[in-house]
Amino acid sequence: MNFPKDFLWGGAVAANQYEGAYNEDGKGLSIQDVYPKGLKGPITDEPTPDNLKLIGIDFYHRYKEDIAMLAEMGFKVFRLSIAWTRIFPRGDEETPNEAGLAFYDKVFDECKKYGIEPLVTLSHYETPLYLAKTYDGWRSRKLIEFFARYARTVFTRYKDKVKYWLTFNEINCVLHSPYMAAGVMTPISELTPKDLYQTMHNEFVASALAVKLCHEIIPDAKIGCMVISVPTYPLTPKPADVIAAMQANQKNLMFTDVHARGYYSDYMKNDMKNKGVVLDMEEGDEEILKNTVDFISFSYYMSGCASADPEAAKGNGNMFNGAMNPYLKASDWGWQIDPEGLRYSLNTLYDRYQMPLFIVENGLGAVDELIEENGVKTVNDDYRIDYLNDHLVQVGKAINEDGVKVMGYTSWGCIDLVSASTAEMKKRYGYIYVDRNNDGTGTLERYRKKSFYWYKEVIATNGGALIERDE
Ligand code: BGP
Repeated sequence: MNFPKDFLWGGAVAANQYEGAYNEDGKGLSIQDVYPKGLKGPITDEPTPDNLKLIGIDFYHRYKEDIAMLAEMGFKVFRLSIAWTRIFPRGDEETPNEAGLAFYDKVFDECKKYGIEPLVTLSHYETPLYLAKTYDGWRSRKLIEFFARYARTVFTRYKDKVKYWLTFNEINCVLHSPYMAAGVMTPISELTPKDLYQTMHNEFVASALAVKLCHEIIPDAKIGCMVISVPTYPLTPKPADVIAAMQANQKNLMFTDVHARGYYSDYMKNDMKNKGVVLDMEEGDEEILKNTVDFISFSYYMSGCASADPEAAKGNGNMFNGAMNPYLKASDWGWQIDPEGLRYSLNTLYDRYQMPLFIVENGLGAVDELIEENGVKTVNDDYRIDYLNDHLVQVGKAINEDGVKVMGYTSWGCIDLVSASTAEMKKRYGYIYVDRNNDGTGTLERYRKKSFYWYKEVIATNGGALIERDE
């Protein structure tokens, strides 16, 4: 498998899932610090000891050791996020918290030491709690101003250190999980379509504003949007199912449309009109949206199936519902595994926008067993190697056979961390095992899994070690 010479191989993490140190050096609380069980809720009054994210995997204190291990695998890029609450603890301050800024200086310097490019997400599911409580999160336009201040601050501070940026993680989740993706405290059951679309619009404007600021402050940087990609197939060739799939795909594509084209597509405007939604647009919003991204990034874990029959479309995993695909196996968490869906996603997005793409999340959440071999602790995670290999083979095909431009690939959770949807440690993605358990016990020691050596080889051979396997 041939990959471009400058292909950015690496892995991805998010501050709230791995940093820990939730209240150190002036950090304020984020919505995740009171969200101990993930999407299953509840939202607690205060941080509670059962919230694994408060300690995470303690990257905050172990970043040197961790980055050294990533470098050992040959990482060219490391996707991480900045915790907004380390920089602006409440979110609305005039001046930033110097200790927070200094922490990321150290992290980026450490990456630089090994020639690893940081790819930084500005907002990865962690709106400051104060803004969530005071303004109901991104339902309020006030957040645009606060976010712009935060973005300007970090662009200015890190302009010589960070050349790749992303705005909002999985921005299309805002309509499904408004607390996680936008800090909206009001339960989704009480939100009107107008509330949800307005929240989305406010994030769109903030995202485009961040693009504009990034281009002004760091002219040689590249900034992208980030969406969750769930390519949806018709459950059957019945034309009504094909239309159902088309509509499901539009619900996702509308997010990349706005970022890559700079305006709302007609089908999107009609959808809102049909729902009786009239957005509060301020003067200048349309102009700001014209600040389009330099590339499109996305997470890819699964595909979906759509059916015109509502009964058939129940029960898939992750955040989007859809019918189960009878041809695919699923992970232990019910996420259906579909490597070819990644090639399909790459082609769909590249055809539509002719813009470079970056796969910034992909991976298998699985239960790992730590064993001892010749006196060394490790995990024989062949299932993870197979999953990653098969997905990367499809990326290679998209590049070599279909002509898609792909900038890089950062697999999710390159070092074990707390999961986002279920807030547990047991669902592991990493090449590096972290000794921490769902009940909070564990030494936090790190161990190299079998996949660690496999990925090292894949990177060293620039994809040459990937194998096309029979399915
Ligand atoms: C994406 C999120 C990540 C991440 C990943 C895996 O939706 O951007 O933050 O965690 O999914 O999900 P989970 O951790 O729930 O397995």
